[in-house]
Amino acid sequence: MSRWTPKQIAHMREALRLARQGWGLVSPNPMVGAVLAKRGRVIATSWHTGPGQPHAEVSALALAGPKAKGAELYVNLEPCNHQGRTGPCAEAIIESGVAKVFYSVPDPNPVASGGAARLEEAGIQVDRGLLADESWELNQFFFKYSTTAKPFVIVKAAASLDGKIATRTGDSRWISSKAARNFSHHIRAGVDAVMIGRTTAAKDDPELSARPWGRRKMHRQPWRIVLDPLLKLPRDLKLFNPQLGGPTVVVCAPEAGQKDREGLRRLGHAVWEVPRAASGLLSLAAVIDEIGRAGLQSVLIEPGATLASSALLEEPVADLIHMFLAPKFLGGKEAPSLLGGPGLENLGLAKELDILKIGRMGPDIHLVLRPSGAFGPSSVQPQAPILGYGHLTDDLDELYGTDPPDSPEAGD
Ligand code: AOF
Ligand code: ZN
Repeated sequence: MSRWTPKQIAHMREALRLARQGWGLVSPNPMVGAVLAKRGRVIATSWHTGPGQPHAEVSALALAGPKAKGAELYVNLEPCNHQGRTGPCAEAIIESGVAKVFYSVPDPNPVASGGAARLEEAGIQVDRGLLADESWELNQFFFKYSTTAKPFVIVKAAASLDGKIATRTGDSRWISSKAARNFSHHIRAGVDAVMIGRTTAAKDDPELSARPWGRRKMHRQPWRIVLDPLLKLPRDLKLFNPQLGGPTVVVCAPEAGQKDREGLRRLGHAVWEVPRAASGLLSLAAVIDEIGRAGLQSVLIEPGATLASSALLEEPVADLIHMFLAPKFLGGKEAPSLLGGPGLENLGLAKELDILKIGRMGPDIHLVLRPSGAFGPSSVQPQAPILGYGHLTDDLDELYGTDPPDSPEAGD
């Protein structure tokens, strides 16, 4: 038996639904929604729309005005207690005369936390833990970064049923369906950075921008990160187009030439040096550390065969894997498979992955996988289950509208 009533659960569910509208808008802040209710009826709702904008609770209180007195507030994160870009929510709640606050999970940000204690001190009833599991999962990026200073790492990959990423002649566009590719743009829209390796950059010449379909306009683009040990990628690639806005980060090895580094910097790009791992490839763990140092809370890796092999086998860094399997066979001993690299010597070395979700994306099979030991809700709260990333897939039509079947699609 839940200790919450169906009505209370419904109010928090609505707060979470509202919070999800902040996907791609709020970083480095968390996604937060707020519902004010009185005698079981909703009197005002709001959500946090981005850094510098009012917090969800404060804007819901402003909408309710004097009606907030005696109301219940439902919010998926502990109200803050600090003067940041905006004022402390706890004080606004106290002033409004709200009688009771339900929040899902504590704020792990040491600067902002302490709101619940402040509310109780002022005589407001506080109830913790309503839909906590969903709320942990919703703000994974924020929670991982706040507690480890490292970004949440997502790997996205697509292959045929026999694990091929191209035919024997190299034909690879497209193996996965438009729906699966749309989903990638949705993930790109919500992460702080997108990363690829040098072969993918040279071969596909991608722009790496987030271009979700429909009504949502991107007001910022994820950082583009490309691994190029010796800085030999041609400078006329789309990635280096200064018109794209925001920097492209090129990650290189210690022996990369100074002239090449300076040339890239002159073009406005950033160059990061990292050591090589035992495999001889750039150390992914070091790249992930650098991404954290740059203040980025999440990164999507869209790997070719080499990067997939390092990120999933040799130097595992993924917290979550989105895998699309197109229901077709391509065959061919020489046709490239998902993972290049040397591969494992024996089965005992293979790491198990938890299957969080088996779904469909258009005609494709969509698997959501979690390597054991990766970051998850249980990393911050023991016993928290992992729910399967419903929030990343369930609301796409609500966020973007339905995708017209023949909408034009630009490159990659
Ligand atoms: C809340 N409600 O809606 C959000 C909260 O720079 P600021 O002032 O926007 O503060 C950002 C911090 O506030 C962020 O790191 C997180 O700890 C908290 N976010 N808190 O009570 C909200 N977005
Ligand atoms: Zn706040």
